[in-house]
Amino acid sequence: MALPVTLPLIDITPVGTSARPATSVLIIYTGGTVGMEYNKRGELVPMKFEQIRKKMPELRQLNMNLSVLSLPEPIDSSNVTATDWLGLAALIEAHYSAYDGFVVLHGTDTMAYSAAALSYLLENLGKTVVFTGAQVPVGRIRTDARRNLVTALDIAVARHSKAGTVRVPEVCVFFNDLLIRGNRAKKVESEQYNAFRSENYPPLARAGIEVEYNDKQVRHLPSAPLRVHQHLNERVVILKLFPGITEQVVRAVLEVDGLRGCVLETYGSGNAPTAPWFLQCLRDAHQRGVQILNVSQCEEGHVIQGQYETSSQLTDLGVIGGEDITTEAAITKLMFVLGLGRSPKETARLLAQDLRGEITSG
Ligand code: ASN
Repeated sequence: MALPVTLPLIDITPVGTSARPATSVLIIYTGGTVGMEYNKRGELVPMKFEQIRKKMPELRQLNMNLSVLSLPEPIDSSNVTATDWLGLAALIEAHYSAYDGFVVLHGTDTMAYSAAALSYLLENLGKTVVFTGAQVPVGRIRTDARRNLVTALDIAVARHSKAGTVRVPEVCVFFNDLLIRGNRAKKVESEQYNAFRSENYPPLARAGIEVEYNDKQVRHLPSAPLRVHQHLNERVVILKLFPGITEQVVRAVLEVDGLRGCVLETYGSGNAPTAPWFLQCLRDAHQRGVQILNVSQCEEGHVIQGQYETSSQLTDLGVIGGEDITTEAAITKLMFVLGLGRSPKETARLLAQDLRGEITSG
């Protein structure tokens, strides 16, 4: 998708309200199953936003002003790119002051990557950006699109009752009944409705009859103004270890021309082979300036370099412990931090640091 900041706005005017509603949300429709239909070959393909608008007349019954920015060509999220994330961040920046909150309708396959990327790009976010979508298209009788979208809209404008301040100033994912921090989300289901989980951080809210917020887990409102970053470095790779991996494979990956960063998916609490050839590959890569971030293949738990002999040497080789970060948040963090263009030392320091709540540090 190409994301021009000047996409035409579609307004959804509320019915039956004489006074102008007090709140407003910008929906950015990128595609995904939520708006898909079957083509002649029986494959699901993304449709225009009009499809969702027609199938969800209730959007006009909400007591809020809704505007929609729809990509000219909505996509299956398997096609999303880092350029699209920069485009999404720029769109939010361009419309930031005009809306109380933002909902990004997105395919579920890469939603966790996109939400994590946006969490880094939107520094000092003081409004709510909710990613949501569906497992079943909006036109199907058992669709989850309605519930997900309507609740996401509610969350996007949620305020603390007394102070009136923004309740969730974060990039987050709402799906099924959970509101999860965007850079903690992981797609765990392709067949059930509860597609996302956050293993290492509690949900920010749970939606039952009411939305119950877990205010203590939500990030504080920033005191500085929004700062939108404009660079991501795509010269990165994910290298997943497995018993039997060969030197040839590890070398081929780490010696990719121009590579700047690698998420190394290790075992357990961050353990890796101690074979001399393996350690030499890491040493060589580090000396060529490749930043290596150690992330566990376990969904729950923490990287602790030095707990076992099999992870002790990694620290000496300059490998950075990724704590309890997800692979999705780690690869996008690498892209973001490398995109800042800092010195190797400063880059390593930022990679080890908690930037947007993506790791539990300390
Ligand atoms: N393939 C779809 C997508 O990510 C899956 C979905 O949205 N449920 O765009």
